[in-house]
Amino acid sequence: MKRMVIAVVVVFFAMALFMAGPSMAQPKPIVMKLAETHPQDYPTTKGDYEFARLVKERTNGRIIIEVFHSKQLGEERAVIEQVQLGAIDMTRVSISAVSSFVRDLDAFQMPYLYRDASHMWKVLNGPIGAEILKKHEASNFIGIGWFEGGSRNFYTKKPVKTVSDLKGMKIRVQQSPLMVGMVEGLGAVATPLPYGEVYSALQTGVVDGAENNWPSYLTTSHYEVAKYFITDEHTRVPEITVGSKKVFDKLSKEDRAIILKAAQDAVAYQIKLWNDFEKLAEKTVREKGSVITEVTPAEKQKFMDAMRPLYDKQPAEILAVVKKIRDVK
Ligand code: GTR
Repeated sequence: MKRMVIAVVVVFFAMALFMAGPSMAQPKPIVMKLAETHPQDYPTTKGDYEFARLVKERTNGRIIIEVFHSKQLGEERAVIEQVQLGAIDMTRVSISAVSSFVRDLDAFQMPYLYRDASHMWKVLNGPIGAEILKKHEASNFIGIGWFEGGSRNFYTKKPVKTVSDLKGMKIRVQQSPLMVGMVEGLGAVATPLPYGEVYSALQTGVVDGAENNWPSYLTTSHYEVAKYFITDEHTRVPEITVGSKKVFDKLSKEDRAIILKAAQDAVAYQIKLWNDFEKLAEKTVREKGSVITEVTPAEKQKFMDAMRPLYDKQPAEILAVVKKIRDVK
């Protein structure tokens, strides 16, 4: 009798295991969506894929990050709102786009702030960078990590050779109060627009110009409709990956640590791709007929002087971080 009971129990469990299928033997992976505005072969998107690959490898496939490139999940601002609510798990965006949600980010995107890219990376990889990533939690985000975004320059439909040529021009800016202030400070009319609307805004004359890095100027085809590019390098705006705090709070401490470390480990790869593509993008737009004005040091100084009053308008806590950034040698 006892034997029979055991046999029945064994058969019962075997059947239960069989009916539950592979899910019982192997738990279902956690699938996370990452929104990206750039096309699939853009260096930053490739950085996202590398990040996803490392997470998958280091969790033995338990965590899968699916990259939705080319704005499939929407424009940056809308996506960031969704991330904050927990409807999208994470996104890679420009810090300008997050700065209306995490105002302290303004300290990291001031014009002519960093001496060069290596100064910026020293800041981002050091305690100042770590602190601002942590601060994202107060706005229901997880600051995951940085990517390279190069330096930004103005480009216009009509020639611009000096900073005063920008006066009165309608210039598209990212949806960031600081960027609105920066362009207004030059006597231009700031027009905040989503990234995907800039091409037609330039084409139809809704705006006279915009500003961005070489890779974006090329891949958006803005060079077709605004062929005058001036190398004023007014800002260096890092790219950032932010996650939803609501979603990350459900992960184990170990998994969160794996994700953050993977994001860090994908940086060198993204920077390498970025540097190569930045050169290629510049070469390509020149070949396609863009007219490039190289600013002289004296003209660059004029751009700097014109943008200096923006610093005076910043609150003390932003200026305190700016000072710390400048002090990093
Ligand atoms: C690009 C950046 C995008 C987006 C865009 C813009 O340089 O990589 O994430 O913010 O600029 O100007 O909207």
